[in-house]
Amino acid sequence: MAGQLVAGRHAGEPGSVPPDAARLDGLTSWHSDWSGLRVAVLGLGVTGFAAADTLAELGAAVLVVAGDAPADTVRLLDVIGAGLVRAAPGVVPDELIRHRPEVLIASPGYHPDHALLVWAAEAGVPVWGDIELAWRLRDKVGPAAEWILVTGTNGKTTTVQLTATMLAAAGLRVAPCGNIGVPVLDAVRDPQGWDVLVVELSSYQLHHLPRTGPGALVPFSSVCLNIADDHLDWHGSAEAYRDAKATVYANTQVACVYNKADAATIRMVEDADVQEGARAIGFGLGVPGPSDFGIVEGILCDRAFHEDRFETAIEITTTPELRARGLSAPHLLADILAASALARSFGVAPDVIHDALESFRLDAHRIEIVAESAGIRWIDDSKATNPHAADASLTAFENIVWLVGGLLKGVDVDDLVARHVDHLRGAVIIGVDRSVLRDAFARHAPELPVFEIDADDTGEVMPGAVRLAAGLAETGDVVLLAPAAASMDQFTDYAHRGRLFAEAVRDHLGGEADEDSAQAPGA
Ligand code: UMA
Repeated sequence: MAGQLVAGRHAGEPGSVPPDAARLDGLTSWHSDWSGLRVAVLGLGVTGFAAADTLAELGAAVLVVAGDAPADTVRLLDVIGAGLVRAAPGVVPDELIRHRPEVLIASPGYHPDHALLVWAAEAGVPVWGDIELAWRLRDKVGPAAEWILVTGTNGKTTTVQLTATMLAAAGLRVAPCGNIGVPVLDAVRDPQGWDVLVVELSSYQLHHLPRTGPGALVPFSSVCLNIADDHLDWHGSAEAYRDAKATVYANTQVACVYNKADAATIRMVEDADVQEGARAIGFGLGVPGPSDFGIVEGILCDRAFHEDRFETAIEITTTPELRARGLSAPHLLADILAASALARSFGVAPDVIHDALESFRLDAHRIEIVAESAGIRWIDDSKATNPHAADASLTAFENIVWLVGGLLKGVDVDDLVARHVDHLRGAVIIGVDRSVLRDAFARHAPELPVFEIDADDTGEVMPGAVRLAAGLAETGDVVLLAPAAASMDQFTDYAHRGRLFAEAVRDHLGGEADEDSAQAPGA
């Protein structure tokens, strides 16, 4: 395939045909005229296919540009009538230039410095993310649903699921979607229609969202749960990552929910340009002030959405009830408070929220007990893909043998190690970025038994780690897989990593395990 390297000038196209800005500005409805619009879609994963399918249905001329793509999806492109061109790294394919796109839809995984995005910027081609496209098309079915936005470094998916469960318990038609795994474009095209979408947004998706103009979201309510360093290799700096996250609050209509324990989220709300009348609602594990959600003597309560909030608070649920359901770890209490604030902002009654929590279960690989044997609990928190999540997990237990490591994504683990060495029985390091962890343990706990798994074969990593951990653990201990790192160096994703851990534990214990999979009580 012929193509151009990005460095240097291009051959004139497509800058010679400037995109029609007025036309793009007017594309704010499913019922706008999208026919013939020349669009390039970057990526052919979940997002890319949803975007291509949607735009083809609207009659646009769609060219998908992707490095790799699953064969099934490629075949489907033929069926929907979209073109495909493969792009080698660093190359702008001639087919893309000849297509003269008027707008480019970028899948979230594309790094901002990706050759094709650099090319688009130089050629003056506007770039939209899939979330902006979905917002512009949100009125396909009936009156458009309201959007509730959820972001943060950790707890996004759990909070989206909690919020959706609470809204559904109130009889609302609700779709959890976004980074959770369901493209928002699929939700807005669902023929059954929704009252409310609860949208999980990653920092990648937020990076591509405008705060003003025809493509800017106007959410009903929004939350940034917390901020800690993550994805720094993608965003370039902690500031850029925070800036992207702050976009979640832009134009909020009713409630900007923030974390009282995380000053960065408070600042985001203070700086946000919101709709007249939108309120700032705090959540935290302490006693709530007026306009807050918090905890008073084991009672989770709302001091924000009722008339008498200066005098009293309304009970939502209690920590003993949540403990009985394995939902009382501090970070889960915070997620529950945030979700309750979002649901209350939408008018869901406190007793409905209480009952919704009775039936709520966490997903797999989130502080999940894999087995219990000889007084040792084996816990899979493979979802802890960054130090902030691993910190929450480590904080929930006393004596721990820690399985840690993977792809560190440029973030610092030194503080995390320093904070927890005092209650570690030992550690087993896995993954490619082992030396950073090895050095941190040597600095902060030179006496601690620390082992490493140096295996290239994915199938050998967990059996080896489990054998070493079993040798370290004593009665009353927890063996905790909380890697503080991404999984893609050795596994398909965090779920694959967690599954292989659980299998290795069961193989190791044979018939000795007392308990099968469950959420960790008291965690
Ligand atoms: N591609 C390239 N070159 C690149 C990048 C991507 O060719 O440099 C192409 C390939 O064709 C590949 C496709 O793009 O097949 C993948 O696109 P993508 O990486 O944007 O992933 P999608 O399949 O579209 O899934 C995305 C989110 N993935 C990422 O942000 C990396 C999914 O979040 C999300 O569920 C889905 O959209 C629906 O909204 C996953 C994720 O890991 C779970 N998110 C990160 C996280 O939570 O930490 C942000």
